[in-house]
Amino acid sequence: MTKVVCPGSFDPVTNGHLDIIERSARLFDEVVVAVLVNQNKQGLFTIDERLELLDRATAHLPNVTTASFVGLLVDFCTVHHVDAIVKGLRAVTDFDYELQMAQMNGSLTEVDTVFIPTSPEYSFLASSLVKEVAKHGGDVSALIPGFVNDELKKKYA
Ligand code: COD
Repeated sequence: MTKVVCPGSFDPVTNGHLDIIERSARLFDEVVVAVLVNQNKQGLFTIDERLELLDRATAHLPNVTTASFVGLLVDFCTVHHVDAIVKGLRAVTDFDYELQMAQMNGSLTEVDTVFIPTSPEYSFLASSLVKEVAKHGGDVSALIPGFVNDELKKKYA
């Protein structure tokens, strides 16, 4: 049994995240989607709201669960007996930073990181851009699940 974690902020979950989560669920036995509780940065959605949106978005995937964590990702991996970290890669800029984090995490506990390349249709997609466009009334309905779009509209109403 291989158990992996897909960590992130997920503020909010996008179709790019879901693509990586769905592909992970096909590749591995068990997938935990873990939302970082960042005490230095208040997001648009609360942690509970992000988890609820993730639960709805992954309801069709029986081997996917959600969780939140505080502190180091490697500690979460140790406590939850996670075999590997899965990250999505969009571009070279992602790779530079993700490689650094993968090597730091590996040096802390020897946990490995697996990179999954973004699907071309999502390569430009980031939660931060979705929020910026939605805030100014732009249409992001093709980039996020419908119920996430509804919640986003309520936030910016
Ligand atoms: N296509 C493919 N992948 C995507 C896309 C897309 N369109 N959008 C996002 N992703 C991937 C990201 O590359 C990332 O792997 C994941 O989805 C989550 O993305 P975000 O933006 O929601 O989350 P981030 O990047 O803000 O999350 C950063 C972490 C929380 C993973 C990181 O900061 C962390 O591990 N923090 C815990 C503290 C820690 O252990 N620090 C030491 C690190 S060495």
